[in-house]
Amino acid sequence: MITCNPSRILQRIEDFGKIGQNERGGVDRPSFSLADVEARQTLIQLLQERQLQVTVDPIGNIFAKRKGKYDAKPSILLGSHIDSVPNGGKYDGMLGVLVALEIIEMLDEHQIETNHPIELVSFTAEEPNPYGLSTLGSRTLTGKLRYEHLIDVVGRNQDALKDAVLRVGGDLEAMKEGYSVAPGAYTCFIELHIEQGMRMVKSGVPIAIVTDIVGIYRDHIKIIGELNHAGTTMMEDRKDALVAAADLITFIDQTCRKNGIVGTVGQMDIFPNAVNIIPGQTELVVELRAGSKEKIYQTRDEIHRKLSELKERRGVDAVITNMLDQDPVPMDPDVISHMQNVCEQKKLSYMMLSSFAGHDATHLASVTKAGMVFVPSKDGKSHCPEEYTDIRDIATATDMIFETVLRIDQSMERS
Ligand code: HGY
Ligand code: MN
Ligand code: MN
Repeated sequence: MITCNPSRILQRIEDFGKIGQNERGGVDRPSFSLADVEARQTLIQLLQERQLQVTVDPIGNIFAKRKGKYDAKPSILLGSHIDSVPNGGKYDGMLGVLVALEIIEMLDEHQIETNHPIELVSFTAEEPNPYGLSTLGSRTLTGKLRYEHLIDVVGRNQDALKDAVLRVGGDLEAMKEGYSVAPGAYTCFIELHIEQGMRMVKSGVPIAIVTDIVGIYRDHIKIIGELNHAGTTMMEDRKDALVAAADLITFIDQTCRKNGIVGTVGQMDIFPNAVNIIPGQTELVVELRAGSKEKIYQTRDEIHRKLSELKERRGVDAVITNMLDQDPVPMDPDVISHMQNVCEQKKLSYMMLSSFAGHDATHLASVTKAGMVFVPSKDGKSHCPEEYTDIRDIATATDMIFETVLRIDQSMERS
């Protein structure tokens, strides 16, 4: 039976983990940063050394194609993302790209000629970023984001997206006449990812086959109060934008718990953020996630009603701008059953899991058969320096995906 090379995978996890590493041991590698450029160059060099056909598309997605016997067949696409959250871990996204590379190396080392081309992809900006456009690369590839959505975007860091994309080898102007892949462009897409939660750890199961990816909804909310002196303004005369935001955030937490969904306010700006000035303005992003769109909309509507009540009671104004309204997406049943068959044939214990994390696979599912495999995250930790997955679990999943790819190569035509 063909198995992967765990020490090679581990070495690469460590090597890439050093690109953008901060003094706390976390990874700071946001898309378009110097660290991202370095990681991209390192990856491209590795891919070119394998004599793969390496290309960078207009939004900066990196592709590396291994020829198949019938090269006109649509590729079996494998990959994930290499950008990180601030002070992130070494595994989120990166692991999926390195395992895709490992699978290509396994095919090479065993001189296996597949029917379909096997293609690695590293998507641009999967994580939330200053441009407010997460899963930027996969949404652009699948036509959900087009030139007109992107060309004038400037980040919160005042960096124009078109300049940032040029820095990583893309070019928005090249997609002016349209850029996206059509359904059927790939045979399937498979993404290995860390679970980023406790369910696998609690079950003691090394592999999870993802059934679906939750819907994600994000609203940007600006609360406008009244700047004033913190000493001379009596409490009854205040229009405090931060206190109103605090009421809203507490309400969001309570309502998500009541409705059985997850909700977070992870980003907030206070203006002017001075100890002796009553906050005149706050800007926050509320994010809701659930397998049911109805639950998301029900919670959103309750939050919007609460905001209206707060405007009355606290004399503030508010502006709501929707940033993301992403449906829950099922993974492909054929890909899932291939994965299940491999696990059963190899007597691997596995579980079926819904993903509460967002992934590029959500968007690839709109143009091809998409599937995901999770490996456990130690203590369920992710998006932090403590993020860790045991290499034995990674090796088990890599071998399982390798077998799945061979099965799909033998049996599946374009999706
Ligand atoms: O936010 C997420 O779910 C993913 O980590 N980008
Ligand atoms: Mn992430
Ligand atoms: Mn990720």
